[in-house]
Amino acid sequence: MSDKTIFEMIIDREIPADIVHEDDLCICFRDINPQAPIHLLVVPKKRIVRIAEASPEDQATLGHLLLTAKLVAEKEGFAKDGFRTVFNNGPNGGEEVPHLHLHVLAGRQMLWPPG
Ligand code: IU
Repeated sequence: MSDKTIFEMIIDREIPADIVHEDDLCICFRDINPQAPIHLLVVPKKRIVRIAEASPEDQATLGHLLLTAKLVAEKEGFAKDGFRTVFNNGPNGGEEVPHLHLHVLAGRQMLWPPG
């Protein structure tokens, strides 16, 4: 029985995903259950469980996730129209997969406050 998260399985190509970007620190793929016309996840290759468990040594990786969101927004052509980035954190934050991931949502007007 593997104790890998679903996202580690995607990183290791054990299960398929629609990957739009990959580099040494992270992978970005389309969410399987999109909440907007464009819904990407940017996932660090290092398994940081959630923001609340990140450590100072993760600072560069955390910054890299946001700059990757910018990169894929430009690459996929939705940077100009705008987009939303979200880290769900813990039970009240709505986090389901215990491997840090940055949601990047675009292609429609986002609402505030979020649900
Ligand atoms: P959350 O922040 O932990 O709730 O987000 C997990 C996301 O991972 C959620 O939007 C799922 O649709 C998405 N996801 C996926 O893209 N592929 C998968 O195999 C699984 C979940 I499981």
